[in-house]
Amino acid sequence: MILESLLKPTQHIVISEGILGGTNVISSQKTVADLKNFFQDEAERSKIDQQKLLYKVQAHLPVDEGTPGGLFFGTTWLQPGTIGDEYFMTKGHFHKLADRGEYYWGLKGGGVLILMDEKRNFRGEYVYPGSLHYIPGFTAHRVANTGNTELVFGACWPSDAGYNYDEIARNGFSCRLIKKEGKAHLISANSRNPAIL
Ligand code: S6P
Ligand code: ZN
Repeated sequence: MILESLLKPTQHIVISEGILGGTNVISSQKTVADLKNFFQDEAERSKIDQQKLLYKVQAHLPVDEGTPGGLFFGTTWLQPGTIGDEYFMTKGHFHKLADRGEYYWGLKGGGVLILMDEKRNFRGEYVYPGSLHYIPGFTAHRVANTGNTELVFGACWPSDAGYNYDEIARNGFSCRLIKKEGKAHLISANSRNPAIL
């Protein structure tokens, strides 16, 4: 039968929501406890319910982590809120193979993609439904939710990129996204002077 080679895809996606289904899809989540020492106001973070969900991630991993030449594809659901005056955010990371790039795109809600190169120069890009972000290699990336609703974004990255969370755990980002008079400001981590955005 000539139609035998026409197969149903192994994966599917609820395109507007980013929800993934099919084989080799993994899920993980991060709570307030998992981001100990990531926010400027650690005292405030420690007072919040430690089991409170900050974000969850789904990812389709069609090959083993570390395999050269493959791609991974994921969605992140980041809750709205602040700790002190700092917006809820992902941990952020460089890649273990530092030159590996990544795409992010906005699906729902609003926020900011915070980028920092290896010289600790930082910049931010607004994230909104339809925004598309190319994250070059050697660039740490983190997303903060500046809205009142869940922020949903997609990602696609090389299967050998891996994660380097240590650098951020040790030295943090050189900037923070804070809420001041109801608006988002990306400021140098060492100053309280609003910079760009
Ligand atoms: C993976 C990609 C995303 C993040 C996710 C959570 O390279 O960048 O799937 O893993 O947004 O962020 P983080 O910094 O906690 O891994
Ligand atoms: Zn990444």
